[in-house]
Amino acid sequence: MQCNRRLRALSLAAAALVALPLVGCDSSSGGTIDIFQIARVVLRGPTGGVNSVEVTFTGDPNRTQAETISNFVLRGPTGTPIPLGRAHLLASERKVLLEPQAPFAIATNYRSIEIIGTGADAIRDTQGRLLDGDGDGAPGGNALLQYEFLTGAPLQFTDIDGDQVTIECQIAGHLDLLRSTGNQEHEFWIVDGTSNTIVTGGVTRSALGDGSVRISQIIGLDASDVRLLSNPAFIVRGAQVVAR
Ligand SMILES: [Ca+2]
Ligand SMILES: [Ca+2]
Repeated sequence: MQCNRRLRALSLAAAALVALPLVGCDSSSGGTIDIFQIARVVLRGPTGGVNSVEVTFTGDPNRTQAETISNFVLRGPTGTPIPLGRAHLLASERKVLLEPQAPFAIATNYRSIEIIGTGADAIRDTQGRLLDGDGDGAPGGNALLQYEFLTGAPLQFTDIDGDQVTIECQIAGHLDLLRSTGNQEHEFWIVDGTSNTIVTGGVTRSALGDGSVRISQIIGLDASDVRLLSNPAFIVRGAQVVAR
């Protein structure tokens, strides 16, 4: 019963789609400077049929450019673009919802998203500042986010700072993972899980690693028991699941 309560807590966290800290200010110069950047990108739908991509910004995007489809370029493993049907700004959430012309499979169709911050028609905020897509602290520059797709039972990988991670579904199902090659973000999907599925795993800290892996979302938790919380290698911090 205790485990069920833990599961419920984590499911609620996942349902809230795990708000990650935004990275929209730079205090390196001593003061706080607002910078208009990408906060996060997450996919919606099953790994075999993603039906939308959510791009969240650290500021308020101007609608005209934010709803210009050509400002968002999604590509597959060989560089083939994914045709988009619509870009819709949810202004109150600082989020653009990208809808492909047809649902796509991550494994075969998605490895990167480029968000345009260069040129007269590029993404701007409502103050007219260009997107700082390249993250150098100055307005302007495209953002290029690249990913690896992994699947397996168990799923084993080395994160960006060298920590060794093992995570798996026991009893039923397996995990798919979309992993950013540029940061610690990881999106997991439980595939073919049942109510008996148990998700468990661990992290071995490397010499230069921080011993943790940030999970930005796990899709499919509602049908699964999650022993991540009973494993001392994993803790829940706010709405995130963090493995230590
Ligand atoms: Ca820049
Ligand atoms: Ca790490």
